[in-house]
Amino acid sequence: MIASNQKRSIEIQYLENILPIANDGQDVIEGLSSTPKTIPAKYFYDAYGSELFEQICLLPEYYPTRTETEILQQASAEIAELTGVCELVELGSGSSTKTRLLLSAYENLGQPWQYVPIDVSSEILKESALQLHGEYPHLSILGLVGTYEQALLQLPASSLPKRMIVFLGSTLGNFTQEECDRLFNEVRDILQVGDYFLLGIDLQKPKEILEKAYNDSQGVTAKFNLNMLSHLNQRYEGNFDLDSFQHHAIYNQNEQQIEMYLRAKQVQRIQLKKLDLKIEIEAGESILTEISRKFNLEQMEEFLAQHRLKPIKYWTDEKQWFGLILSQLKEYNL
Ligand code: AVJ
Repeated sequence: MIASNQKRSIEIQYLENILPIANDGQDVIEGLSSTPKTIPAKYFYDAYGSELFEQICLLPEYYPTRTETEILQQASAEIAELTGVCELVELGSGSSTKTRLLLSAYENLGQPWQYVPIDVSSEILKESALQLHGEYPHLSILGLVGTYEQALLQLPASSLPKRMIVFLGSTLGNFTQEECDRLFNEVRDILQVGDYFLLGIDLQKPKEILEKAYNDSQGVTAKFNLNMLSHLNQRYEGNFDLDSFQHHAIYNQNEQQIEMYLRAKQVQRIQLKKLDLKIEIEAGESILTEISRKFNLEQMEEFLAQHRLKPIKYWTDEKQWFGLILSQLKEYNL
């Protein structure tokens, strides 16, 4: 029988208020001032952008979410069994839809446990935290609103003996090799020996399949890409005209990454008042808004191991389109 007198808390913390990003938008200034122009992918995710991303996940061409879900269906019970009760810290939780498979497996262990979802979009975080708290009787929730960097720096000590950092959906694909290296170092630094890291990655596959996934026939990905400009307009008092840009996504075979761009249809003078930024964009010039790297399982296991994250087990689908790797922080030996 479930003890109904257990105290289960639910709390949302705004990391931006604890540690103000003194230079909010600095990365936008830097990106738009460099050649070629770039805007960091995290600016996709205002409330509407998060909603559009949910729609992308349902598109017939966008295989990653469906494939990862399939893998999680197979693997979740085993993962929960391998790690035992844990504090689950999820980077970029979004609506936590697929994560539910994993969460249910931990709930089924029948002991009090904790989930720490982290997301930049407070609306979607709050909404899903409330729902999950209502559904899982053994669960306490601490939602953190902020970027991964902020969250990893400010993560409170775990309330449970073991912790697992969960990074699903191949969001890692947005990171350059250098940024991956930095992230893995941060992950390693907040884990204790014996703690876990669960990573979902999109794998290399034929170009045609990849390019279809990022150029869907309903144009949702195009909307998602363009919405970044309207987010910047709102956030920094900008004057981007969405009709003057065109979505464009290609697979760069050399770099093994999808590259998403917004191409200017004509010359434009852009002003972001709150950032005190004025730039000119030429006709035909493209702004790089996202890289989505496609990985190799064995190489990723090696890379994890280089960061003291010892691969325990991996799961993949029949076509080997997507991979899930469970690793564990091992003892440091000289
Ligand atoms: C959330 C970064 C994994 O790269 O596939 C989907 C974002 N961009 N369609 C991806 C995205 C265009 C997605 N990630």
